[in-house]
Amino acid sequence: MTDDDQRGPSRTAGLAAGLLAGAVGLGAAELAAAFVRPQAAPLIALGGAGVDRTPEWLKHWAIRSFGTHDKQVLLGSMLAVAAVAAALLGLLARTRPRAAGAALAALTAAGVAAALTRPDAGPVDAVPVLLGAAAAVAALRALLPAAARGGRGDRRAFLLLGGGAAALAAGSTLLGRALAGRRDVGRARAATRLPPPARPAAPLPRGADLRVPGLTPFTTPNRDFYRVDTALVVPQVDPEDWTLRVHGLVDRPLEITFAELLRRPLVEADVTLTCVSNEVGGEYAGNARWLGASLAGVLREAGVRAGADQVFSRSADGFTVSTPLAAVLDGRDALLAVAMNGAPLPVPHGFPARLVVPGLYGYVSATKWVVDLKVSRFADDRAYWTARGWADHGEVRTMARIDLPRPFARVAAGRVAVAGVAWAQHRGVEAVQVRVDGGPWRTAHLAPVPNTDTWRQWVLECDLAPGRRRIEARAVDGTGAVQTGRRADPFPAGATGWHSTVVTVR
Ligand SMILES: Nc1nc2c(c(=O)[nH]1)N[C@H]1C(S)=C(S)[C@@H](COP(=O)(O)O)O[C@H]1N2
Ligand SMILES: [Mo]
Repeated sequence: MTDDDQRGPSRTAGLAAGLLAGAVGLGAAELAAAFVRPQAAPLIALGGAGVDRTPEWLKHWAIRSFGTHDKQVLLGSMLAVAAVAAALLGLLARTRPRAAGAALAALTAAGVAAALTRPDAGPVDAVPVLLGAAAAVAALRALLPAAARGGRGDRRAFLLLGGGAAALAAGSTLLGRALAGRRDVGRARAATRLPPPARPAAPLPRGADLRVPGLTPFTTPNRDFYRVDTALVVPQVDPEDWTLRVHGLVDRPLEITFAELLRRPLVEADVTLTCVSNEVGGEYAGNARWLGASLAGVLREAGVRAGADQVFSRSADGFTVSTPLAAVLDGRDALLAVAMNGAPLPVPHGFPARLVVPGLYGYVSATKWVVDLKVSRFADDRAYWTARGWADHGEVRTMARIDLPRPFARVAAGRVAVAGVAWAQHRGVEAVQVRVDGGPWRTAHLAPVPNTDTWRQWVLECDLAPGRRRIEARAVDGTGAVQTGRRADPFPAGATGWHSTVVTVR
């Protein structure tokens, strides 16, 4: 400890005291958030506020680079930043306590502001951040003087105190997590009894799954279904407390409980969901058999008034979606879904209820944890993503994806199975065409499908000569329109262009 300046604590001690005090503060806040709500924990509140303010290009880059792990990456980076900030505060507090106090006050103010401006926040949402800041100050006040005294005995005292602080931080964090875990609705989900559908889906046509090894299965198992949402903590909505409010431009506003929803005639439908952020060839698409009440039926019961052009839906965590009313009412299987592939909705996929509207990207159709439907006008209510410049009418673009052979695969010369899935929800896929090295387009074999709302498997045996080969695919939708080859980014209306794969043939 060469940098000891006689009276004050060493730099190392300052850094350590800052880190420990930060951990104590975050632990205390975590514990308090267990009683308030998880969204009020400092890093979750700041992270959520940050996500909402992140520019489109950065969000895209994050989704592209980290995929479904974007949330873990965000929280991990925030924890790292918090650790550095806490250590620096400790260092500053050692020589300039007033400056350190001012910096902590600024951080606290930012945390409180974030917590109070999260969707559905109340005044108590400020409590975890404030308690956390107070705990951090108390910890720093205890640790720094012990670190300042120097000498062997006092070093032991500092280590003891530090160990105590670390234990306190870990203990309160774990206790907070455990208490928050009591909100988990996993049990309520397991106890949910699904009624049989009033209108079951026909069994899948034979051969809907071509069973080509390595090809994306026709039905995506729930555990493999892509997940895209803005929720840093998965909303836990107890079906006992759940109600759906239907209001706005309607003659008879409704409030529906979960039990009432289950008593409605339920429809079963195979529908492929796609995210507008999906790049050409990307993985953000999945197909499931959904069970739910007719959304049009609910709206008709409420009595839609003239002049309305959208259904503005809201989730339990304040996310909003605007769905073109015409699409909901035109007879397609627009659902208030309660189940996915025979099981109650998995909690990350919207338990107890979500919207599913075939043909539209998820950001304008697939509200998870839905609690509120307002019949309104695009001119009056702007939703989360459309307010950020994404297209109002997010019709899914026609897309063929090559799953086999894998990119940069090495394959033996001769006949090679080229296979994938293609989608053009609600228009249907009429054909998939494949070409090699810019040669003539050849028509692939299509698997049968139950309806026009799902993706469709396709396969074509191609004769590949040795060398580097570039395989391209495109789809033709049910209206006869050929998928455009023009490359476009996902923003603002979905990516376009032909998917291609390069392989080495030996
Ligand atoms: N509450 C809520 N619902 C949401 C979202 C969200 O961020 N919050 N994201 C939407 C988007 S952009 C998509 S693509 C789908 C994804 O549904 P999944 O996660 O079940 O695949 O959910 C939609 N519903
Ligand atoms: Mo999405």
